[in-house]
Amino acid sequence: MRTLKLIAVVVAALALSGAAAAAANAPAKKPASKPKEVTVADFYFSPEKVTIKKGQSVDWVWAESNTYPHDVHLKSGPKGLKNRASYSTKTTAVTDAEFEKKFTTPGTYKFICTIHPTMMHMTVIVKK
Ligand SMILES: [Cu+2]
Repeated sequence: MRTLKLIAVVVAALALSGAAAAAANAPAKKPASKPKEVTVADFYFSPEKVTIKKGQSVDWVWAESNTYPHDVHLKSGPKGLKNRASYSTKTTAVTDAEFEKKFTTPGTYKFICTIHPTMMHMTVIVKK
């Protein structure tokens, strides 16, 4: 009886490892489009307009040459957009910073740097 139980456990373990191996061999998912990179610099975003597909990300990268602090702040977005705060950085940074955000709601998004709002503004358009 004891031996039988042990065999059952070994068989179950083999079945599990087989399932894991099968999962590892599954074809890789089609990679999502690469994030669109936007430079955050003294005193501009570059480019000032990006168009992405739903599900794609924008990656804001602070320029090494910056000497002033900047942030990324959502000024306006599509109606009914949820979790608005997640579209803005929580702090400012001068350099060595990056902010990546995935967009899943189609529409037009306007961003500013809250410290330099008249100079630093940009638009993200998310297509369906
Ligand atoms: Cu700024």
